[in-house]
Amino acid sequence: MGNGRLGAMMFGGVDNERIVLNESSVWSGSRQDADRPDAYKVLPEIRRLLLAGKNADAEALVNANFTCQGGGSGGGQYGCYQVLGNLHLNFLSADTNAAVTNYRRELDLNDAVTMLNYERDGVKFSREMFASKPDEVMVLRLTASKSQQISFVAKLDRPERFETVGDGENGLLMTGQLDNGTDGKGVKYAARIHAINKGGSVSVSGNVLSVSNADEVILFIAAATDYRGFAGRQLTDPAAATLDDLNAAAKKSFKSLRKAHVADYQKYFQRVAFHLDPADAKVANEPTLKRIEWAKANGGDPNLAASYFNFGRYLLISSSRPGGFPANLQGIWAEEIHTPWTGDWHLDVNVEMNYWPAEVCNLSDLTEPLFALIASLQEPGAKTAKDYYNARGWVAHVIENPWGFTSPAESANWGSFNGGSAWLCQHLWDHYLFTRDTNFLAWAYPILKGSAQFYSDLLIEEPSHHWLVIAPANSPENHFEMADGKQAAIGMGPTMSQQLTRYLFTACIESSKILGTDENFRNELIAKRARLAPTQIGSDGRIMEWLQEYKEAEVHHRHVSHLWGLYPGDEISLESTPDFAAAARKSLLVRGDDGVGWSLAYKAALWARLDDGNRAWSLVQKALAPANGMEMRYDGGGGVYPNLFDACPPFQIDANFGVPAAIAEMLLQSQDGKIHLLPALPDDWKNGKVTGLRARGGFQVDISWQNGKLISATVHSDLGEPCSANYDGKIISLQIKKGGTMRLDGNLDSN
Ligand code: FUC
Repeated sequence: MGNGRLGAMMFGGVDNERIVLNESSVWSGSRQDADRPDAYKVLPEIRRLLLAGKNADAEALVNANFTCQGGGSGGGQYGCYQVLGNLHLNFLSADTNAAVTNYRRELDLNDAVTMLNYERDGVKFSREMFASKPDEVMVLRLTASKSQQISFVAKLDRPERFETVGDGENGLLMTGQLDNGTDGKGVKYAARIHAINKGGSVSVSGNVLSVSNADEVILFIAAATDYRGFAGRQLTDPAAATLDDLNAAAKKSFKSLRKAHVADYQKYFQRVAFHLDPADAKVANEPTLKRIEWAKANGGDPNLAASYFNFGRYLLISSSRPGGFPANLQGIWAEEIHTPWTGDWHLDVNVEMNYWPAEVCNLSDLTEPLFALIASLQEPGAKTAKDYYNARGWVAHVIENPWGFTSPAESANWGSFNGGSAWLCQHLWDHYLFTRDTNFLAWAYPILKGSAQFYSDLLIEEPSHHWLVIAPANSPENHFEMADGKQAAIGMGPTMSQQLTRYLFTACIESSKILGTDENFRNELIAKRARLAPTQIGSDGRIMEWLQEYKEAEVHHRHVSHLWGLYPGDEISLESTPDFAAAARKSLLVRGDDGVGWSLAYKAALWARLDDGNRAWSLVQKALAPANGMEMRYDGGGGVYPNLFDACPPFQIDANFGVPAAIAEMLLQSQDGKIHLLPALPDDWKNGKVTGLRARGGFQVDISWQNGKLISATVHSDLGEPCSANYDGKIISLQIKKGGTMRLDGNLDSN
């Protein structure tokens, strides 16, 4: 469960329930200046060495200088996203040996409520829980079919740095302060529960709350921190704020709290509906783990994929709300203090993937937290740009926390990737492409401009073709083999950096035209864009990952960065660049279909852009296979845990968003300004229906199909822009008036 800020996972133990609690700003660490102020002085030498083909020597200098000061993501001030705590409910039943029957735990995606039901000793027990945005609390109701059956003790704890005390007659208050990496006085948090009972009694002794013989209990859970930064509640007293939240909620009935929660949630969730017929109707109602296992054993279950798509929308609504933080590596569902990879925002694929489904799945407004994060990076990023590159504008590298960390990370071979800010900026421009919101564009333009200024200053001329290339640069986390057998990661003009820069320059050029501003800068970008090193096809017919045809050090590397221009970029397409599309296909074939969770999702989206629905579907199936374990692995792996959380491994939420985005690309594409209906429909997805998807230019599209053939499509235009619809090689122009809707049949005839 989640309301964007408060998150919870209910494990569903009958005698011992554990509910993991999260609050999105429970971050250790603090603001720091981790830049190396003199790094820029070695930049000319690094570039000289790169131009002379001495990558290993250049890399030694990058390693020595293009890292952050301090420990980076392993260091104290960088901090870590942490679990808020655990709510333990230990039930006291008359006979703990009595059999439990009719146990069912469910998450209803349609109303975002978790239910647990079971029977014991002739009594039906229920737990019902949700995280409410309108009331900023989580609510858990416990009921029983007979009176006086509910008895438990409740405790609140976390692995470290907490104190729990009784809170009046019916509550607990847990408070503490996280480490900030300097004097230990970091973010202060508070978590509070209040129990309201019907029948029986509630009492508090020390740090334990006891409920005895109640007919019904409602537990209210509130949490807050005093984080002050780019987002969140900016509170000074989290303990007071949680009390206010609980008091306000307790004045309302369970029914009205639930109603307000469901209405708030459905306003997002019901914008889209997606259904695929199950491979076998009997399986659709089985428990989720059984469905996952059945799908793996039986060549996939389209209906499970549709559930996964809807679960992804549910997760975004639950972990990213305007005014709050963007969804992190685990959304808001971490159970550790040392969350893997610090539970931060990684900028070399992960946080972007979290937001891939947002626009197309009609959750455009949920991108606001990402945009607030991006905006907040301008100031620290401008200093980083000066310190390392003596460049204008602003930059962010690979890792990002809520403390404005824009320096390279602690290891240069992965952490000096300087394309993070360009990739983030894609989301700003794409938001405009989908919505045509010029007010938003006016707000975003200075951010785009600052980013483009940075990359403009990072370009140098390479000697062979006199192209402009980003230098130094690397292709995310990958490396190559030099002629002398040595491995290196640092070079100039890797394909992804060039593609990102081209996309950003175009976004900035177009924005400045739309806004009628900045002609001089626009002309600078137009001139430089024309000279950027292009995407290249190698002698083996594949898209080259680097400027030169280096030998790959790891043929099956998990990142597929050089295909960025195919997805999420738009410079490679079957229609306009068929040779490059064929080369991208070959790259994918050689890279192979295995990978960590997000890698599978990325490849599914790439195959969708190549209109290969069956191959995309096979990648989606891999992403939906039972995960092997929790251990941290870089390659292989992938899949889902029994609760449908994505396994990188370990649990990482990016593929929970990346797979839905890939599925959306299979159903609808609009990156070239045309509406492509069912561009990559797998043979197995015989019958289905999707409503409410968004296409660039302010369009909303419903599609239904039977026996693999389009039956009808409905296109609604918010803005009256001209467009065209494509299906199965046929194309028709559409001129729908502003606010109008057009219905097309399977032959694209309007009716
Ligand atoms: C990038 C990936 C890893 C992992 C990490 C959080 O470094 O290469 O696989 O997803 O982010």
